Amino acid sequence: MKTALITGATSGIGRATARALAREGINLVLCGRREERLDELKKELSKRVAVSTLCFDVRDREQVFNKIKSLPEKFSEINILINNAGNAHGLDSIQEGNIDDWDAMLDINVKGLLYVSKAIFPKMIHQGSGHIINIGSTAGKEVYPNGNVYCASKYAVDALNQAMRIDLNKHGIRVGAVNPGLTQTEFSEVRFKGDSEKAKSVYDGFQPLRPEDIADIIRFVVTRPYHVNIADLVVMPTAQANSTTVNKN
Ligand code: NDP
Ligand code: 8X3
Repeated sequence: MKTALITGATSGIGRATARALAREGINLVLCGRREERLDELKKELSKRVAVSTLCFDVRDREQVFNKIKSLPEKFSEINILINNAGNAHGLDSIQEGNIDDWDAMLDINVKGLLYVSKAIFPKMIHQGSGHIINIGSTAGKEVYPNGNVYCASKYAVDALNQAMRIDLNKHGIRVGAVNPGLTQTEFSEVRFKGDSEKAKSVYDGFQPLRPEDIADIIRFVVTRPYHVNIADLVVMPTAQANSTTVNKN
């Protein structure tokens, strides 16, 4: 039986992915900072599979390594890593950008992804197999107005996805990215710092993706036979043509 470690499992795409993988009988290591939500999800999914939780901030390098090291024996083998934790912070022009927002996005979306991956690589290399799914974004394929540093962080994920695939190739480890477009989660709440009205208005007038839509695609990616590696997928709602073209009523 396989085990998947999912970062950002307390909300949105990560939480929906945990549920989708549990339905496939995949054991889970759920990660995030909100412990109560981790506990709730563990309670829900333990009816189907074995679940362990790790509460840490991906920005804290020491915590990342210590928490992953602390996993019980039963969860020591990680077959699937879903690098999902991340957010946008702010939507300002580059000249008006808030430096704390820049730090948050680069520290979480890029460096956090690297820390977690670095803690998992030795396990997968030792096993001679593994599957890493990096959650990028359409923002990592095309820069949009005021997207600047968030886009840069997701372009970095795109580069790291390619880099991991090359460098881990000789170890038999599969690496691929799923790049969602507009998906209704807590993403915009975080981007607009709790302004629910503004967050909701992002998705007004069209049908955005639901986190379950992306989770279903991740489920498909990780259940392909070992010789099949889905390297890079871009998934948008039908109403979205690119980062700036959305057909709203
Ligand atoms: P949510 O805000 O709903 O979920 C974000 C998750 O990331 C939460 O579980 C949160 O957990 C976790 N997280 C955030 N910061 C940290 C941190 N410092 N340490 C540990 N965990 C953290 O957003 P989404 O589900 O939409 O986002 C998931 C991924 O999908 C992100 O990488 C995002 O960039 C990407 N994405 C989202 C799109 C969208 O339109 N929604 C489109 C394209 C990509 P907690 O707060 O408990 O730590
Ligand atoms: C999230 C999608 O378009 O809000 O990565 O940047 S977008």
